[in-house]
Amino acid sequence: MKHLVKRVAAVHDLSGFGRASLSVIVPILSTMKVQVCPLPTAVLSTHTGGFEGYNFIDLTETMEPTIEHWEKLGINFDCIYSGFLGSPKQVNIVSKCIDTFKREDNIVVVDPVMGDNGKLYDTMDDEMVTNMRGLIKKADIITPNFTEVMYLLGEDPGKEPDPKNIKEYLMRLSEIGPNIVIITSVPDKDKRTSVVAYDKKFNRFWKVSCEYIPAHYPGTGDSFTSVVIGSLLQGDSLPMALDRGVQFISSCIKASYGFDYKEREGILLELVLENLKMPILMSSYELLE
Ligand code: PXL
Repeated sequence: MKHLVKRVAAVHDLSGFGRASLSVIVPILSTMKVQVCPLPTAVLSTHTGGFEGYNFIDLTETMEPTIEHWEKLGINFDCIYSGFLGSPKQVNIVSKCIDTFKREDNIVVVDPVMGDNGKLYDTMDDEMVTNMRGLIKKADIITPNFTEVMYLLGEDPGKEPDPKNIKEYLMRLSEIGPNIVIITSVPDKDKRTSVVAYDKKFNRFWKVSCEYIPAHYPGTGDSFTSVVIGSLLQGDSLPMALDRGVQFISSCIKASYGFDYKEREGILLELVLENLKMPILMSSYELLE
């Protein structure tokens, strides 16, 4: 499979306001010279993280005909990337999408978007958690945050993250299926925060840490995973892709935190997007001890 530019099927919602999901995935991957083909799961007026009374249109019924049309056209993808799903039933549809488009030479990335800060998002429930546990079996790479890790492993999601258990969590998740497990927003020493990863095939644990800023912007997980995917599709190694993701999100947070506006509006991506065109001058990844 050789495309003029790399191509990603992006199975996510479109939230009109708040800089999450497709609203950040499309500009980030396009800037990284990757074509995004959205397979929308839902259309919302805003994301669900901090807005009351949002409008939510579930697109479950429209997804299979899109997959079938793409298949009929003989379209193929370098990556299948799923995120926020609009209903537990959609997990089966994503699974069908993977069965249809998975090849030897492409990657399946599942971001099991379900919750954050110890809680499920408004629209998520136990059925979604159970189904998501099944879906990650088919992924090459998963990118949960700490709360999602706890839900996926059936651990107490309200538990304070303990960095000492992190290698165990990484290995337990990879035993379910994915070769690469990336966990975001893991607290680190000296008031830092980090992204940690396990590459089962090479039996390597990686860590990239950055300064912790006490702010929480919805949608940063979508931005992070998009940069990692863009970087891997450009041929970077896993630790380099993690590094680019962390550096980009750190710059976005720094560009945003200095301004007085509501965190629910998301990171000021537009101010930092061009950074994605610059090479990484100093990488800071390390092997996780
Ligand atoms: O960024 C994850 C996300 C995606 N889509 C919707 C969300 C969220 C997180 O809150 O609400 C609709």
